[in-house]
Amino acid sequence: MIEELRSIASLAEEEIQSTETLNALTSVKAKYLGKKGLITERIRSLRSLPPEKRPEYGRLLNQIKNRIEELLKEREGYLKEADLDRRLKAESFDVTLPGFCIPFGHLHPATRMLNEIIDIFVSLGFSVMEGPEVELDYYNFEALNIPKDHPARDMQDTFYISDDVVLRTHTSPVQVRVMEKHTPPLSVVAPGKVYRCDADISHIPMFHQIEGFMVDEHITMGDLRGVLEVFAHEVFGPQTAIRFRPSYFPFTEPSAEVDISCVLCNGSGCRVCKNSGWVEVLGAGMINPRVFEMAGYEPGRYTGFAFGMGVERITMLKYGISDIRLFLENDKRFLEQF
Ligand code: 2NM
Repeated sequence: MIEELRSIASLAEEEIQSTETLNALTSVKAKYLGKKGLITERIRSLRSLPPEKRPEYGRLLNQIKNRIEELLKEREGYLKEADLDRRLKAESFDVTLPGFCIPFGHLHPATRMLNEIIDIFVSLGFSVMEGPEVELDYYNFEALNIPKDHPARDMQDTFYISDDVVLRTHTSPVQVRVMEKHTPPLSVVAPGKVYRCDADISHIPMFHQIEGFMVDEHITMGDLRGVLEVFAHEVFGPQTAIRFRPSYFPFTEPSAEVDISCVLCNGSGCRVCKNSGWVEVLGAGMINPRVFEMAGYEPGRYTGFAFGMGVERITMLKYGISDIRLFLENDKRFLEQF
């Protein structure tokens, strides 16, 4: 009997030491110390032993039970630690991996169009100049030969800051400031925000313009036409034709509205060109000598052309956008198409 106990004890020890998981260890524990365990059963049957054998056998059983409990505890500690080690290794992560990609936005379609237009004129030798959006009445109107009773000066059309300060209604005042500081030859474009007091399907109170001018001793309308043709070909494609229609601006003489052959129907007539085959894209002309005079240029010495266009309008024509208010709504379904 004693021999049997010792062999149970050594078997238990062997089994405990060879378990590889906590689950397996629980089974081993049940096998020896559970309700029907090999040790438990023998402790229960102590009573049926002759009394003189009970103390020795009982003591040995107790020792073995304690020993098994001790081994189980040790093994449990070991397995738990090994398990933690394994998890730490398996679940560790590489801190040198690149992070999550945050999706980038992009420039507004009008800003992109403006940059594209600027690039075209820069490639033709124009410089880029900027000026204040809050502008003196003098630069916005007076120096451009726009008379006091001109409808553009009406409060219905212009945002007034005070009697003699306005939000600029075009970027021409930049050109005037350039002429005050520099003598020809000059070729400059002035891009930026302009403000007009209206809002409907074809007007918004803030939009973007780019105006350009070239001044020297022998600049002609032929130079204007050549520059604008390059512009039209670059923006709308080399098949695009341009035409000049007589018009009127206080700051140019003669003046013209400039049309391009319709981008949608190629000139055959459609909704965009109202069946005329042509769409208006900008205004232009030869700078009025009155403007040179006010800028302080030697009378009669210089000629120059100037032109101005709305950037949103060009963008709408190029991409077939029908409502200008989309530019200010920040609807991602619109913006993400560009
Ligand atoms: C336009 C149309 C025609 C223009 C004129 C000048 C300046 F300052 F040189 F006189 N800058 N821009 C001009 C001329 C602008 O916009 C429709």
